[in-house]
Amino acid sequence: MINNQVPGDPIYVYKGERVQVRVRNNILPDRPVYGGVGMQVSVHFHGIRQISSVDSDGVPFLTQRPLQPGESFLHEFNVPDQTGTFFYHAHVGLQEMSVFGAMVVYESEASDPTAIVAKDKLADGPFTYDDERIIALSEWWHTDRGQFEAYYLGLNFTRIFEADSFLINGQGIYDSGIDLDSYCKGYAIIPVQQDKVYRLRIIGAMTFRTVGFAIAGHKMTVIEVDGDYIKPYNVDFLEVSAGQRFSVLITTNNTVDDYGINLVRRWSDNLPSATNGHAILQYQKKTSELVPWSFDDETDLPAGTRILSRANLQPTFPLNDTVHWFWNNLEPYFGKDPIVERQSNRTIKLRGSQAIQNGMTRWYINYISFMEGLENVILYDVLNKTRPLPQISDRNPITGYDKTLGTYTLDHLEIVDIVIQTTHLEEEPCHSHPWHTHGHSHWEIAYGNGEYTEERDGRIRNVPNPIYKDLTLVYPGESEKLYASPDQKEIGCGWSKIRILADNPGIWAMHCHNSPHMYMGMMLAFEESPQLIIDESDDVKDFQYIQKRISKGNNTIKTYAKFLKMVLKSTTNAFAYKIPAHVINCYIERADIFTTSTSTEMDYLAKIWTEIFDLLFANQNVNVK
Ligand SMILES: [Cu+2]
Repeated sequence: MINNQVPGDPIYVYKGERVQVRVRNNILPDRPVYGGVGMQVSVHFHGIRQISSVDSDGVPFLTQRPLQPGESFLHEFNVPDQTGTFFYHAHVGLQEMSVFGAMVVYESEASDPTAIVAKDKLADGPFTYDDERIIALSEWWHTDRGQFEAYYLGLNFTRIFEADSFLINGQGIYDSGIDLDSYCKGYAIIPVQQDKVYRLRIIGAMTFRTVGFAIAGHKMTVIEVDGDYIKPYNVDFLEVSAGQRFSVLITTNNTVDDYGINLVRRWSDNLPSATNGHAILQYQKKTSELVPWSFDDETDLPAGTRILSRANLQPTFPLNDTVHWFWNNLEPYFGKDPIVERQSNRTIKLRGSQAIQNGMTRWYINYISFMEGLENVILYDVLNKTRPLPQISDRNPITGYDKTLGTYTLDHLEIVDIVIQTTHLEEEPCHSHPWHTHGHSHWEIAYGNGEYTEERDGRIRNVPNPIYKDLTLVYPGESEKLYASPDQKEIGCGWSKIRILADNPGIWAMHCHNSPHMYMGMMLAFEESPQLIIDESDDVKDFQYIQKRISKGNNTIKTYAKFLKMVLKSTTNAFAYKIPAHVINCYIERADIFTTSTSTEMDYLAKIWTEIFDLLFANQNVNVK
């Protein structure tokens, strides 16, 4: 738990703020350890790009040592260019089952419900609404976590067990047919007032399953996916995978009553879709007899009725799962990023597979299974310069895997297309896999069936308006035996192609967010321009940040200009870099010119940046080569 709660307290910050979070491992060392990763912990801020702060990304052995009981770690990072819904969660073993909490980045005070006068509307980006609610979805098993982890890695593994409960904001009723203890809080209640617009921030903090989410009697308008705005899109239900976040707007224009919120299993092969994951959207001042759950202390018996018996107030879901769901209908709010139209520098293929080795089941990416418990922290070796720099000649031309370093190396500012290939064994069904990228959001630009081949599929671009997100569910497609090579036991059954711009030097995990899969090896590390990873002053970080934003080339040129100006003005250290004052002033003036966003102006600003950068690093001995 975080601070004795599941979920932990939400973290609220404003865009542009510097965030400090100290994580302390207070797991009691006298607790018996049954196996797994034991008492260690580390915390990852999911979706936060950690620009120039890879050391705060919270991934054991990539960016830090896992914390032993009693140890603490200060995460410190900027949130310069993101607003929306994020979450933090443990990144050790299967701890994230209960070690997680919401993180919200507000654009400004105008979007912070605690900062405005009650009658005002909230405004965040292009949207206005009356209030907001966090809805975190998770799963819960009645198993000791250590035993659970040991089971996954051990000889007795047969399959991933279904969660005993699906929770909403950490609450639920395991079995609604039995009497409950007085400390059971019952279903989570989401209180609302009639005739308002609410932003629901829905967080997929599940460990394993992709779920359907719907609210009886309320349509949802999706406005945010993974911390980026999209053009409003209306849905009756959401398909939420582990690691995904959505913001939806709902209008509470129904009669005052209780409305069921249900979770169902999606992509669960032949399992029943119904779960025990429920919550209640409760219009306040309700006077009906429908008390969703309460406990009578005098009789020691449950009192009231449960909303779940009122079928007319339960949401419904489509019977069948649909490959790629609504993704092709979404559009980025501020238009398509020009990066998605460019040619990529290269394409690499990550082929996931499952196999049994020495009696133990593992997941592999390109036949390498990622295991926690490496000896050194890769980032520390990079900063200490005890690790060799990547050589292009060591890279596998198809997979991109660097056999010397054991990572996937990326060059600064290259555009890399990553094919995530899903496979299955003949006796197993094809699974879906929710893939998450650390340090970057990405664009899913294509998807398809069977086994991806460059000749046949390389030019496919079937996502019309790729959005910027940090999680892509690779759907189970159809199998194509034809494309499995003779020595391969597994059959390609679906792929997605995502694009990243390597604009954030660091050691970044990429993994399936189905945690048992990850724990059994479905993870890899990107080693991105390690010679540019800096462990230096904030000024240098700021400059790297500007460079990154300009090179990315999206539509917020005004922000760049403003930021550039601000940094130049505030950076008295610029003078330490021996840039003459009149040159600084000249740059400030030029930054002032930009008031609209055209590509010419962006090119111009990029040129200014290059000049500054050259000047800076010609005069200053920093860790940039
Ligand atoms: Cu997976």
